[in-house]
Amino acid sequence: MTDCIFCKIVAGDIPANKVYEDEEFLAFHDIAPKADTHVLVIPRRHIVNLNDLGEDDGALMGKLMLTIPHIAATQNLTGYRTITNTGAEGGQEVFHLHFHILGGRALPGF
Ligand code: D5M
Repeated sequence: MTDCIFCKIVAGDIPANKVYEDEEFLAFHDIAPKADTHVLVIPRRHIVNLNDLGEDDGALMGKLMLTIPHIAATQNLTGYRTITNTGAEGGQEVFHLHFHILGGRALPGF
């Protein structure tokens, strides 16, 4: 999508502090970190949020879950919190599916 800021990062049109990338995913530091370490992981493909997933996306999402520990390891995180916000009512501000990886110090229970 041309007006999606994360698609622009995928395209290389705007910079990001990348920590991981492969054929399907990209991870980079959040511009407004909410923890000592705050990384976002996104699919390269424009998917709005969890509500936008189709029946064929199970393998992609499974791979994403398996990739998150590797991304956390690049930041030397052994414990971390993973969050995705869905829709404006869920606190989503950027409408390209992303998972927050938060850590770097002991987080309070949720
Ligand atoms: O979270 C959207 C997150 O995206 C929020 O924590 C800020 C971050 N953000 C926004 N623009 C950028 C750029 N350009 N680089 C890195 N991080 C960015 P949400 O779950 O949608 O509320």
